[in-house]
Formats: sequence, C-alpha cells, structure tokens
Amino acid sequence: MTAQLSHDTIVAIATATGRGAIAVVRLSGGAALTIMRQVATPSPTAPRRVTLAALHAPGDASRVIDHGLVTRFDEPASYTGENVVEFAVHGGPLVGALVVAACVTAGARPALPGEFTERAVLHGKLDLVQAEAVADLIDARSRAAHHAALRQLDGGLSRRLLSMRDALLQVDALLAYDIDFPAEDEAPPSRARVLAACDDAIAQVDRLLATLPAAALGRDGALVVLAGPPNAGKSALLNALVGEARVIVSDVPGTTRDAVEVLVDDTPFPLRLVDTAGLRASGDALERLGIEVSERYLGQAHVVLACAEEPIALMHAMTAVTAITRGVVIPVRTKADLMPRPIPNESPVKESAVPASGVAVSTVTGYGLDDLREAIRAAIASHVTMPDTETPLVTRARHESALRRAGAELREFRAAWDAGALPAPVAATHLRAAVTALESLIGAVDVEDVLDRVFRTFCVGK
Ligand SMILES: Nc1nc2c(ncn2[C@@H]2O[C@H](COP(=O)(O)OP(=O)(O)OP(=O)(O)O)[C@@H](O)[C@H]2O)c(=O)[nH]1
Ligand SMILES: [Mg+2]
Repeated sequence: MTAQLSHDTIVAIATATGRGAIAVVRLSGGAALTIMRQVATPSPTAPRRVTLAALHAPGDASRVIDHGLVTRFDEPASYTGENVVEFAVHGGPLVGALVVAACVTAGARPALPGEFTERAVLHGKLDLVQAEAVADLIDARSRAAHHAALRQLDGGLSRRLLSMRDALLQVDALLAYDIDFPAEDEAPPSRARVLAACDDAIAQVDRLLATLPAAALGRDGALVVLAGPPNAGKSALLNALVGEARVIVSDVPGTTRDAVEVLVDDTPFPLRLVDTAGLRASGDALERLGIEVSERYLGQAHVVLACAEEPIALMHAMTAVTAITRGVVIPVRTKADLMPRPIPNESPVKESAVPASGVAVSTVTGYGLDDLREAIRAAIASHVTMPDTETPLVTRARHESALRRAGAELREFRAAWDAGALPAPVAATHLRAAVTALESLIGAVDVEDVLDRVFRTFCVGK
C-alpha cells in the first residue's frame, strides 16, 4: 500500500497554545497562495520576504483579525515541498485560532498532527528517520537528547543506513551473477567476498544496536537514587546536587515520605535524582509505603548513593541497598563539616568506578560535592558503552526492531550461504528481506501504516 499524498491545503497553529508574544499559523498546499490573498492585505508578491499585513475575514479587508507578518515559501523550496504561507500574529488563545478559521473558510482544512512533516517526507524533503528527529528535537529535555536529535536530523543515521543498504544491494548483484551463470565455476561471486560484505553489514547493524543503552540514557536520564537511614542528610544532598531547594530538609527523622524525582541536565547524560524515604523498619503504614516506593526505585537505579553520617550506619546502608539494587552503589559519608577532620576524598578510579572509602560530603560547606558528581559520572560510564562519535545513536523502538530484523535476516543468509545449504536464489531472499527492513526505516518503502504510526504522535502544526 502506498501512502496517499493528500492534495488538500492544510492549516494549523504551529506554536504552543496559551499566552505568548507570537503565534505562528502555517498553511501548506496547492491553494495556499490563493487563500493567503483572501485573508492578508497586502499579501506578499515574492517568496521569502516578510510583509506586514492586515489579516482579515476572507475577501473582506474591513473585518480585521490582527496585523501580522506574512511570509510565503513557494514550492518546492519550503518545509513541506508545497506552497507554504506563515502568518506570525499576536499570541494568546484567540488570534491564531481566528486566522486558522479564516483560512478554513477560504478553503483550507485543519491539519492532522504531524501532517506538515509527513508531507515533507512524501515530497522527499526529509526521510522518516529525520522526521522522527524533528519530533525528538521538540521533545528534547536534555542537552544529550538535543544533541542526538540534531545529529539525526542532519542525516547521520540515514546516511549510515543508506550506505548499508547499498552494500547489501551490491552483494545481491553478486548473487544475481551467480544465479545467472551457475556453471562458471571459476568465477563464483567469490564466496569470500560475499561473506566479508555480509559480516561487515552484520557488524554495522550490531554497532548501531549497541548504541541503544547510551541513547536511552541520553533521552530518559540515568536514575540516581539517594538512600540511607532517616536524617542522614539525603534531602539536603539532593538539593545541593540540584543547586536549589527542591525537597524538604528537617531535623525530624522521617521527613521524606514519598520518592521525589528531579531531572538535572548533566553531561554526557541527564540525571534523574530521586530522594527517598529513610530506610528503616517501621510500624507506620504510610512510612512503610514510602519505603516500598524507595525499594522500587532502588530496583531500577543505575547508581545508588548510600548516605549515612557514621561509618557503621554507612556499612548497614550499603548492605541494605546492595541487596535490593543492581546499580553501582556509592558510599557517601554525609555532614563532613561535623567530622573532626574530613577524610580527603580519593579521585574515583575508573576501573572500579567507586572510591572504596566512599565520598565525604558536606552540604553546609560544599565539601566533596564535585568529587561526588565525578563519582556519579564514572559509575554511569561503567554501566554503558559510550558509542564513538562517528556512530549515530539509535533512538527509537521502531529503529531497533527494524535493525534486529535486518540483523536476523543477514545471519540467516550468512549461515545458508556459508554452508551452501540453500540455492543462491533462496539465500538471496534473506538478503532482500534485510534490505527491505533497512528501507522501511528510512521510509524508502512508504508503507502507510508506518507513516501513520510515526506522524500521529507529532504535535499539530509540525
Ligand atoms: N551540619 C550538617 N548538617 C546537615 C548536612 N546535611 C543535612 N544536614 C542536616 O541534617 C538534618 C536531616 O537532613 P535531611 O536532608 O532532611 O535528612 P534526610 O536523610 O532527608 O532525612 P529523612 O527525610 O527523614 O529520611 C537536617 O537538620 C539538615 O539540616 C550537612 O552536610 N552538614
Ligand atoms: Mg529527606
């Protein structure tokens, strides 16, 4: 099934809803310029020049909605590849909606979520992977996610996939030669050459799949859980690491009842810092609930900061936490300012990731906080292989499943080809299936349900 390119002219507010200085209304399609002339006076006569215009009811310049800036982008030099008009008007809940309504009266229809970007893909302006990068850029909450999205939008992953596809098509051509000239034994499509090309493709698929954990950490953040006995100074430490008072600190043991999560945009990965209720046996039902929540977080943590003031309590906290988590546990001696002489922190050793004697910190003097931040980064790095800067990140489940499919087909092909178990034409079907999987990723085969799945999660106006 081939995706249908609708010929309707579509319109939507492209900016976020609510109060704001400016709202941008976007119009795209064959009738965009005609509609523009009906609702904007004067309307721009040349593309890419901004014109100050009165925006009004269709064909009636006396019923003014607003004064705004109008820019037209003539096909094919536009985001969608069609004629596009952008109206920049005053923000707020009403003005943009009235301009949309005027365009609809003049013949446009409201756009579906992601429909502008979908049209960009259908007109070959972007491939599917790049279109997803647009959505990721919009959704980015951290510098890591922003960086990954920009690289994907730039076409890094697409180029890699295309070159893999081309390499596989070359192998397919070699096979076709074998199929066409099976008798010419002295010129087999050099078995070794086919195997080498196949191994190379498998290695590339695996290299891309190996970026998944780093991509997930960049998108979602590394889960760093603060745990330890009541009153250890966990909440104070979270505030210190965040740089502002986000959670309640008090000298009453049992202050924190529920887990509180704060996102900190650190590099290379954002951190999801979680303050938890102090770990202790408790008869209080509410407190027990809080402790259960803490334990759930501990189960998923990448890093746990086991916090306590005294060495013995710290040992107990370490034992309690290690039983629950699979994350790296960093022992943290809190309230270092109260120690007669704070133990000097050793720098985190990369191989073990965790300084054996723990990190001493004080939220009062700031002592040890940088050492702790460094130890957290080292602990996360010990968890995840950092992809080299050349390898684009695989960010979505859709990418993962297509790459896994391609990898599985390539392995089937390789096994069959190596053992000579299947006739070349049969082995080649696995190769073609791998090519199709890669093509479905970049949208070279435009299967409608793929497009639907990708674009209906977008925002309207994009
Ligand atoms: N001197 C000193 N006092 C601290 C430090 N950190 C925390 N405190 C104090 O220790 C007490 C407990 O701090 P919290 O951060 O609320 O402790 P908590 O571990 O979150 O306690 P619960 O929420 O009850 O489990 C408060 O009175 C803090 O002011 C520190 O570095 N130095
Ligand atoms: Mg607390």
